Amino acid sequence: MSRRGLFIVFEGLDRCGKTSQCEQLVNFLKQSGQKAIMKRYPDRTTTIGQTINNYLQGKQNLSDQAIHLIFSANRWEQQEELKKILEEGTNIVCDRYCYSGAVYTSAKGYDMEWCKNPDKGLIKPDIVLYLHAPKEVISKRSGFGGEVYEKEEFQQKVREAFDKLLQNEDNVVFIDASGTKEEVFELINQHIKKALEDITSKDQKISHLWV
Ligand code: DGP
Ligand code: NA
Ligand code: NA
Repeated sequence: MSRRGLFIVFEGLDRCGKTSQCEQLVNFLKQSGQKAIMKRYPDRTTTIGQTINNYLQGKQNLSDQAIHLIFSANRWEQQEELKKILEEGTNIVCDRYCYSGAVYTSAKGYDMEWCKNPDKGLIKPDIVLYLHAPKEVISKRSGFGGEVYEKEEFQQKVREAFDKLLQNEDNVVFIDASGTKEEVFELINQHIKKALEDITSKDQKISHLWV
């Protein structure tokens, strides 16, 4: 029987290895005969995304509140498209989503509920893989780029906010990302296998977030 696609989200700090794990998972799903695409947020290719890109590169100054809503709008602008992709049976592997949205702004000192508000109603991921590694492990990896959030002290606040938010969500698994790429992928794959079995045997309605 045909099923809708699985909406898989990766979250974690800058340099935790998310992007390469996303790519590997998309390739793996395709090799095993499934339809799969990769998405990432922020999506810098849209008009809204260009504003985000300028902000992240320090070329455009925006208030914390304004950029928060702009990141959220960047997710909202593609919801219909994501829904169609899932309904036609394609799996979506997404590098960051609303959890980064809430966490990066709350790490600036804003109330978590306020931060979650604009993303309420977005399509809820079937599974969120939170890649998690000790500070020392991440520090050993290649250096930060020059974007506005890529500072050690801010990243520590982001880490605390991620830990706190994600431990209370019912669709999140914590993945120990301190091993090699292959070891981390193996952990991820076990959860994906189970999620694929679950969605075949269960109600396939798309759920929505935080409502
Ligand atoms: P990336 O392209 O994955 O490196 O993400 C760019 C940066 O933006 C990264 O430091 C994480 C941050 N970020 C991602 N999504 C959001 C969001 O919704 N809100 C805020 N404030 N920051 C975000
Ligand atoms: Na980054
Ligand atoms: Na984003």
